[in-house]
Amino acid sequence: DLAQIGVSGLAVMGRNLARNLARNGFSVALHNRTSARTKSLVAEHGDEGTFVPTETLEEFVAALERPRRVVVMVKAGAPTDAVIDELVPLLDEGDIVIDCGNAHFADTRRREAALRERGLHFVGAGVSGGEEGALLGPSIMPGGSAESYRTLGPMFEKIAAQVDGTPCCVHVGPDGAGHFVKMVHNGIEYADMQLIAEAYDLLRDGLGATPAELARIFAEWNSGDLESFLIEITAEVLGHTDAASGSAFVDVVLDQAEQKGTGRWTVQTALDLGVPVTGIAEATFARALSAHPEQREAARAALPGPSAAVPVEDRDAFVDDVRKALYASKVVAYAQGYDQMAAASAEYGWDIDLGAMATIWRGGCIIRARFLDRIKDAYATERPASLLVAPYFRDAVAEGQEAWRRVVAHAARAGIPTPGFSSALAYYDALRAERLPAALIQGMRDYFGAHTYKRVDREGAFHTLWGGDRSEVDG
Ligand code: NBP
Repeated sequence: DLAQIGVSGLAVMGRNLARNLARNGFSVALHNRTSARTKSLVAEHGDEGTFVPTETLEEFVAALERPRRVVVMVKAGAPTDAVIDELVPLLDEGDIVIDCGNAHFADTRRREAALRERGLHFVGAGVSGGEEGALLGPSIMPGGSAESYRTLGPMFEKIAAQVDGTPCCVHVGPDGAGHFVKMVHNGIEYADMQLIAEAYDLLRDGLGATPAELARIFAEWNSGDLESFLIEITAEVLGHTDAASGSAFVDVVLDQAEQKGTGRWTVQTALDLGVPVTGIAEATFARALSAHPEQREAARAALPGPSAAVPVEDRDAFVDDVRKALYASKVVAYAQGYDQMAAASAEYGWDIDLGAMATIWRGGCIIRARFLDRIKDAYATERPASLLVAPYFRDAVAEGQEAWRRVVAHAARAGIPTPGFSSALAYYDALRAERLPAALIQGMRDYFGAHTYKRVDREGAFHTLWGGDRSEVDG
């Protein structure tokens, strides 16, 4: 019997995705460059479903029913191209190649166009949830043609996480739309983590709370609006004690954050699209800053902090302020990420259903959270100009803004770095400002570069003769 789907690339992710497919009743052809992985999968989990192990790509392709569905789950970049190049000559018109790796959406657009030329479907599918998600139900964000989704969609929807009976998988849009949305998801994940880290820092440094106390505070926050996977694991990490030293685990971990690159891609792409994703950018830069120990050491020795300690008068009130500031800053980060998806959707003609993106992030993925239901609602009727002005979020942020200001002011006075909280508040205030100092920037640009400016009181472009009599001429 021919297999319904194939998975090539059986490291942690591919292996678990293949097992998930088999556990859900699909017969799965298996392939890996080195066949040891294929063999161990069958040896260890062969009883979970129907696996068809193969050694060569030719054998693998021949083992699949048509149109063939071939999942490629190898290292992103050159390895993905290598596998596709080997695979394509073996396929027939109408076959579907699905890249479930973390590809850059521009690569996905290129690959999709190339395979379309040859009569093949190429689906770039974002898969979130790590190892465990892949096995137990990830959030899946497939791009590619609507036609490919008709045959692939039901399988992916079955293996995806389910929330309230709804699968965390939907056809995102053509070509690179799926990988784009996955990229923004990861960017938002960076912002979310940075904001949580700042809340921790404020309570630890600003209040002197112990990791054990903090674990309890985060656990409590997880029963309210902030309820999310990341807050839940924050409580777990803070509550963990290092066995070797007996210290709080968080105190024995080197404070230099690493990154694999999706945050950076999100920011780079946002710059190209002209969308301010300050939350994601600050989070990405904060990781970069942490990873420069020499510079930090020199600065620690040379640069003074506040001359006196800034006491917190009411501890409980401060904790609650930090919670509100965290929530408001998080709303800003999501609002910005949604703006980025909207901008890309318009730029590339993807027609992304933004509300549906919140729906498929409710389960399976790292940013899964209670408040995604609210985002889904915000897009249910018409698209708000910003998530910040959708009624629920407008009210939530308005309710928290005084607390937010107190926290950012306290952080500045106490010398606690809060790039996420502070920039989110600055974004909020800039967006709501009656007048922005952009007018002065336009004036300077006209002065040194004759770049012209528009006026508030009449149409047209104008230039002032700065070096002459300063009269105004048409630009
Ligand atoms: P890796 O990213 O570590 O890749 C290992 C796989 O790629 C192995 O199957 C390996 O074959 C294969 N491979 C390589 Br490397 N070069 C190859 C080549 N030139 N030709 C053929 N195969 C090649 O695996 P992973 O951690 O399972 O991740 C797979 C994808 O999923 C990546 O794109 C990753 O970014 C993405 N992703 C990972 C996670 C996660 O939590 N790990 C989450 C979400 C997405 P070999 O066995 O013969 O060496």
